[in-house]
Amino acid sequence: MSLFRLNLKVVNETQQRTRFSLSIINLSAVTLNDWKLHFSITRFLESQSFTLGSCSQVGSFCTVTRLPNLKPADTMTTEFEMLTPPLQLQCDGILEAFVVSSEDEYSVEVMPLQLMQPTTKSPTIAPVKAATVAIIPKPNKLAVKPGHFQFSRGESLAITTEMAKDAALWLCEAQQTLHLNLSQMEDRIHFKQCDTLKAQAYQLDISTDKISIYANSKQGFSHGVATLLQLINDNNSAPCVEISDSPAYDYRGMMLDCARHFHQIEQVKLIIEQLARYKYNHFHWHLTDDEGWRIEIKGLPELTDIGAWRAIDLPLTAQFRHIQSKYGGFYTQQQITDVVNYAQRRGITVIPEIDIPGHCRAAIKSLPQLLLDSDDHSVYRSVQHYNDNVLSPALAGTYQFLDHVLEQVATLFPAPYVHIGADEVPEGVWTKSPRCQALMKKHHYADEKDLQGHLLRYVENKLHSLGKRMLGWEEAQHGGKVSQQTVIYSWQSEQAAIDCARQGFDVVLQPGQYTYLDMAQEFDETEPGFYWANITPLKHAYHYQPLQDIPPTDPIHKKVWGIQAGLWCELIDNEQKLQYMVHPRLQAIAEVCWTQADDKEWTDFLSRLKTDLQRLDRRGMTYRNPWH
Ligand code: TNX
Repeated sequence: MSLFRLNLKVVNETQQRTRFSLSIINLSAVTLNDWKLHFSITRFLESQSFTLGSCSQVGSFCTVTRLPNLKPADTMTTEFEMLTPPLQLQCDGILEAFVVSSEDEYSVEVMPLQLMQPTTKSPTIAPVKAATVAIIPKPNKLAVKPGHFQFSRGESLAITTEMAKDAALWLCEAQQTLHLNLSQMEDRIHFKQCDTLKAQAYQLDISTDKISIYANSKQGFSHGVATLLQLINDNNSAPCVEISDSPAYDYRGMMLDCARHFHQIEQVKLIIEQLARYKYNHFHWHLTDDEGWRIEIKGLPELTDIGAWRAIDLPLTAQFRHIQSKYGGFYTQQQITDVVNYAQRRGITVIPEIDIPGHCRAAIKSLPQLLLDSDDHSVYRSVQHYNDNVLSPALAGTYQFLDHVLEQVATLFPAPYVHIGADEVPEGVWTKSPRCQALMKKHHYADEKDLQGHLLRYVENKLHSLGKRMLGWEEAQHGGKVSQQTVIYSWQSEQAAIDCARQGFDVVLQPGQYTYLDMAQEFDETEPGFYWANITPLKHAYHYQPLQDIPPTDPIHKKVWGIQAGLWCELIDNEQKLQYMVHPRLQAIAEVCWTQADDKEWTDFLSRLKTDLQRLDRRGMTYRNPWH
């Protein structure tokens, strides 16, 4: 039990501004002398508005000093303000807190934020009957026939093509109670190559005495097994069906942020497994950000010795959660190879993201000798409240660093792409750096966006020389210097993708309004998540219709590779929270990615989902139950 308790309460709010009262109660027997309050919050506080104490903030980490002594049983209260429209969720408040006095350090119990107008309504979803044949995403063509195929223990799978091997092994691994094994002989279950099928397509025929999976690629077989796994029921039998299936979009992805909080390798693999089960085919791995560098780079050990760890007394200060102790982690190159191979066996391509030039605080703090422009007096504040997180395009060290990192990334990840981020470079950056200004002058650049373009063009060429194509967030084409070989991932809106596609770029759609799994799932103050794009209930995510207002004959449809879901992890520091945000919206978006728009139907999806959630229960997984 904590000996100190913190209450945060909204005391006044307008459309632009919110005023809070923060109190801390001393339940201990000691008097706090010369003490500091540390806490984390994702919002930016107006430090000059504190009525008591003086507050400084680095990212989400706040420190309040110059506080009066606090005797046992006493309460201290300070007020402060924030520029924000009215807050809606408790997780907008303080996440964690602790106090440090001249004598000792104490944990603080943080009570839920008291909002002005809390919402508790949870629109109910009509009850549905669980479907017996429940495949997500819904297949193109499905005919259910009478009868069942009954698996026997130790049944063998006949694979007549190497292409099918990994998929067949997956089936064996996933159905362990059946002790399935591989064989080359004619058996009851077989995998056969079919030349006439499209790359990602598959066919699945189940009759009472035979199961056949046909495909023309590794991925196709993987999708066939994903469907079969959803058909095998508790009695180890599967209904007789004829399925002929292929995706609406070639690219179906999910991005996972492993920088804000660190996710163990097993958790990353489980996400990849889930992606395969819902027939996604890309895993976008966000490996670096302001709050952590998570990939081992040989020859630059500082990146993970320093950049992978946060604590109040380290170069990277505490952020978000676990603020009272040292927190972090990174993936060794061997672990990364292991993940890449695992994904490959599931038919999934892993795309690494090294976010530059913004979101680079962890790298800069780790390698100041290469990356810090000490004469840069520019004043800026990034979206996540940092004033020191952007690489300088005018330092030789920046290019050395990028060459070194990209060469290793290119070798580690066999995918023909590398994502370079490029999002959220703050306004004001590089303006007061003599080196940057000289570089701009030399090239006759009009503004700082040109400088960003200058750096990204270098990176694009470097990647090209390594045999890789560059991917970036929508800001990657700012400054107009990268080629149209760059693929743009739009996130702030779908419109950004449309505009880029019109300019000739290939695009992936990841609009925050529909596909961001870090957005809260319901209009209820206790729901975890952000809502800058909007609160995103399951139904809303399900009804995303890409490029809905653009006529089907418009050539820009051809520029759309596909759709991606994304999970940013500022608020997510454990497996349960992660799975709660992912499921069941990942299932809904899978259907947006795979199923033809005319074939989607909400109630039908729900009845399949109901069965699917029972499958998650059996596997001990967490999800948000839309019926509760
Ligand atoms: C925007 S999406 C970001 C991330 C944040 C996210 C939170 C994008 C390219 N940048 O840095 O984590 O919002 O929702």
